[in-house]
Amino acid sequence: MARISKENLKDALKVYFIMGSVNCTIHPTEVLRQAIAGGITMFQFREKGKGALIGDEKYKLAKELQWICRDNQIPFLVNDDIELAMALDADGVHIGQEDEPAEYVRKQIGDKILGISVHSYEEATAAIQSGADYFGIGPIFLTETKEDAKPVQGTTVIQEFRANGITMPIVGIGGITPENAAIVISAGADGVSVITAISKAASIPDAVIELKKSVFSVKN
Ligand code: TZP
Repeated sequence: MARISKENLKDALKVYFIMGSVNCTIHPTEVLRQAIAGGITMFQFREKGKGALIGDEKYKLAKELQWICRDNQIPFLVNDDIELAMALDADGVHIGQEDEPAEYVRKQIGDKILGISVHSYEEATAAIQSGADYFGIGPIFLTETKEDAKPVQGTTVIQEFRANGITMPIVGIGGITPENAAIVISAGADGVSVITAISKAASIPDAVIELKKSVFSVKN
């Protein structure tokens, strides 16, 4: 399989839903089904935080979520856990700066999608060298979801990257809602990645529909 093209990936990143069991108030499979009904474009399984599943339970949930994605032609990525991604034959993985070195991960996963969280120009150039397919940049806004999140950085880093000619697909993350998603796209991101504003929405499909409207209201 060839590496995914930049253009296809930019489309897939538009409304990128990230979730694990700890982010849900109803069963994660139901949350994912409703998010897909609303129109998410990509999904990442991120089973992290207090009370997160491990071992067989984690594998079983990942498999269930992957099947729902497959049935609906939604790319399914795994956060951090390369072994799980390979065991499931996931579509890709997302890693942070504290995870396995990106070059090693690229070798392990072959042509699967590789997303890397970056916070500076130096990290971005290193990630490009290592074979990243897209960057996750954040936290853009205040978030309560990631306890060890870096300070809120707004959209400055995204704007700087674009001003310096970085053409890598970019997705913003952290505190993104239907109300502020357009700001992230206007700054130069291709899409938004969202946990709480979808997983804990009063109406999950409506939240996704509103996020999509906000993302597509900006023509870059
Ligand atoms: N990385 C930076 S902020 C964040 C991650 C995983 C959490 C985003 O969650 P939310 O609920 O969309 O703010």
